[in-house]
Amino acid sequence: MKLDKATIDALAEHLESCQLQVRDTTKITDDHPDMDWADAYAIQAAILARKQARGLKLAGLKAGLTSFAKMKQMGVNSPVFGWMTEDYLVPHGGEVKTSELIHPKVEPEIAFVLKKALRGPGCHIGAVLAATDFVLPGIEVIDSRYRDFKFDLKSVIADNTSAARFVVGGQPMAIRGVDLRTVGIVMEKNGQPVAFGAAAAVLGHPATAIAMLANHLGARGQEIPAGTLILSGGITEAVAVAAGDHVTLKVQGMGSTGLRFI
Ligand code: OOG
Ligand code: MG
Repeated sequence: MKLDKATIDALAEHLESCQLQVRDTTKITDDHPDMDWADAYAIQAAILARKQARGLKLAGLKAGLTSFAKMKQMGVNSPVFGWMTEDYLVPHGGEVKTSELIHPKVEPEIAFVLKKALRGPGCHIGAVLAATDFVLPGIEVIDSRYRDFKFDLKSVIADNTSAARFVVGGQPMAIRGVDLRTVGIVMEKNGQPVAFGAAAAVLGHPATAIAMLANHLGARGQEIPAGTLILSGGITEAVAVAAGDHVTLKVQGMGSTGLRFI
């Protein structure tokens, strides 16, 4: 770690204030070019601690920048991990107030729900598939606190990987006998298809993203508890949305979920 605790807490407060006051900021590595990966995840953890101190519960975990489309869109080259608290959860078919967000975008994702805990190091696709209860469609609403969504990896990790809202729903699907790689998705905005793909776009197999999350947490002495919901990362580039838009994600064999922006 390169930053002291006071600096980490101050940066956490700064980034959370931007989120709560709906204003953007320059990326934090501009002012702290020597910060390291541990600092970035410590800032992210300090933001979660602030929310939990106010009584908010954890609603799920996420992997991001897990597809080449997303890495290319954001100009970075490795996955990142974050969390969602209960206030990020939008009910299936529910509304998102754009007045609470800076510049939201939506991403089509496969959500995993575990029946058994996963602990790295050494976690692999096989362990993830054995521990998965079911998968279902998920739309993540990302809203980077950085101006124009311009960031480097350390800055976006500190900003909890741009997490803002999410919806899951549709038809939960058990994965036994299913090849998740060839599961097709279509995301529609206002009835028009705006993104298409197959789940293999996420690291060759979306379960890889869950294994990487387990290994990331394992390196910190943490596990993914049984029952956890995890977003495995955008399959395509993220699509900008505005008030008045409605978005639907259809996933082969899993029905659809959606939400509206007001
Ligand atoms: C970072 C978060 C990316 C995903 O699914 O790839 C992410 C960003 O692009 O702002 O959640
Ligand atoms: Mg995402």
